[in-house]
Amino acid sequence: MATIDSKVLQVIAVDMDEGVHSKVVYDITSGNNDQKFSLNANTGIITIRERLDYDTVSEYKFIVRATDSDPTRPLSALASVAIKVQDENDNAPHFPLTMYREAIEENSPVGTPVFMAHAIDGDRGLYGKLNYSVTEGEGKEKFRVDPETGLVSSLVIFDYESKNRYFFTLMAMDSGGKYATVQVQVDIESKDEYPPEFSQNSYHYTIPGDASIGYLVGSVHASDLDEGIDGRVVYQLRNSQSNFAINTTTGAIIIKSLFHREVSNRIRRELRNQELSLYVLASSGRPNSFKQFCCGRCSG
Ligand SMILES: [Ca+2]
Ligand SMILES: [Ca+2]
Ligand SMILES: [Ca+2]
Ligand SMILES: [Ca+2]
Repeated sequence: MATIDSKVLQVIAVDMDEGVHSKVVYDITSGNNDQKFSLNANTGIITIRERLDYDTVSEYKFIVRATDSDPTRPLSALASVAIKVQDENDNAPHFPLTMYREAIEENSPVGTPVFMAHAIDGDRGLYGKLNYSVTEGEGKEKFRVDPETGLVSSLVIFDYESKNRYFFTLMAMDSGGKYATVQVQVDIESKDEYPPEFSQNSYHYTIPGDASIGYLVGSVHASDLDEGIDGRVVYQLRNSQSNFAINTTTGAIIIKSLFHREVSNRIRRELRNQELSLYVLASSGRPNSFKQFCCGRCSG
């Protein structure tokens, strides 16, 4: 890195005259608008006035004039000067965030894109060209990153039920060896793979004749091999059976309202003679999730 006041070059003009007429003074006539350089009028030495940055301006061009000292008719000559600024790796890459939090659905095929990592390097040119790699972490073998684009994709098929979160470190290195790292968290998103299964095909309950509101008729139970929200079981009565209610999470069926006197007698008669069927639906409660029905039979 060239320092301020260091000499860049010296311009020399030769004058064939003798004496005062051969004394040459120099100045810059154009091209030094931002005053990055100064020219010593007597020696012709050009020095740096301010820090030069390849990444801002990579080349300067200006015109230097040499004038002799004839007091009446000075003669002058022009020369063009080009100064190229050498590139330096003066900027380390950095990631614009402290951590990536991303997600991929379980069962997605190998090679599924997860996200695009992007680090910033203030250098233009080669020293700003970045190379991405996955360096460490439990997810190191499970994800790859495209060295040039930073696109992270999967190397395996994930199973939410086995493990639902992975961490790894991503590195961006410039061609001068300066680098930045960032932590990546990838959550495996659940998919509904299994329907709920009832512990029995049908449940049979007996209700005593004097059963009142809140009477626990019985409980149904279903289990689901999915973990997480797709493994949750939500119970519903399929028919609008206004006299019964089911607890959506426990599957407990209770009497919600007493039967109307006439209906009551009829249902009680029915219950004495035959069975009353209730259909229970189990699902995770998510839109389009797997559903399963079972039948609860009540007799008096
Ligand atoms: Ca750099
Ligand atoms: Ca699974
Ligand atoms: Ca699942
Ligand atoms: Ca399920």
